[in-house]
Amino acid sequence: MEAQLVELDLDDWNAATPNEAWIAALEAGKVLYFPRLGFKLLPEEQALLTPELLSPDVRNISLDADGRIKGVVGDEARQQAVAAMVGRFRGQAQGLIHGLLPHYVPALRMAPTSYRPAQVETRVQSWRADDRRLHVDAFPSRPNYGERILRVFTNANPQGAPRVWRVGEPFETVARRFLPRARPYSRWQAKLLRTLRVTKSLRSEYDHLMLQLHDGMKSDLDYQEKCEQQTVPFPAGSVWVCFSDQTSHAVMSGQYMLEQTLHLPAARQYNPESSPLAILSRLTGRTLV
Ligand code: AKG
Repeated sequence: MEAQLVELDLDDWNAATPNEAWIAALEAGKVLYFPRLGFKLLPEEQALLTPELLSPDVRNISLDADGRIKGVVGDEARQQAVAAMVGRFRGQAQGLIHGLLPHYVPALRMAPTSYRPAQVETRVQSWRADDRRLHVDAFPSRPNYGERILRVFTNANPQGAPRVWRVGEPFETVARRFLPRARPYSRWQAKLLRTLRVTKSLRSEYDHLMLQLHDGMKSDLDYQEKCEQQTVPFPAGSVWVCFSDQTSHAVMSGQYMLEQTLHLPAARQYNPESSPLAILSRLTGRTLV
């Protein structure tokens, strides 16, 4: 299998510069891996590495665009301390993306920043929500019409435990395998889902097909086991970046990860033809949004 990881030697969040080969690799669905680029905790932040911070009703802590922190139990001082730590990570992740991918900058839309202090191995979830199964990201309630999902991850584990991922085959290979099994798109069903407020806007054919790929992959245990894949232990103190709507990925173990999502219109990529929207449009021969 062709390597799905590209290693970069950067050790400063604000020193990234654009490089044609890395950008092409990222836009081809590979993971950019920065082994020397950790998120360094301040001494007072060490106490925030505990799953006890998590409200019982949530999976992740998140910091929204207005700086509000959600999902943290505890007093105001604790809320502010977590917001400051997650905000610091957000600033560093943005600096990295801006340096690496300057052409994206005017078109990027920031999503909330998330902090995941829970242990992956012990989570109990339905098969559809279970990120321990290989998948590409697609969200049932939030159609995105082909907008890209770019993510910066860091492993902040204080005991040095790696965050272990599996990275699967390239997007087009996944699509060629699962598209023939996909249920056909139904516009009236999409309208019904909208009316019932299951979706926040009308689900496009693109969004429908992405969900079909997501569910097709996760529900096929034989595929999960036998498809071409690489196990990648991301060490504590490392960073990795990928388009998670394109990279087939699963998380197998780990605890204490921070993640920043940035959205980008596919048309604003360096090479829009490499996007899932372009690939699915080409494979189906249809306009999907
Ligand atoms: C996802 O957010 O899509 C994941 O698969 C989670 C990755 C992780 O928790 O490391």
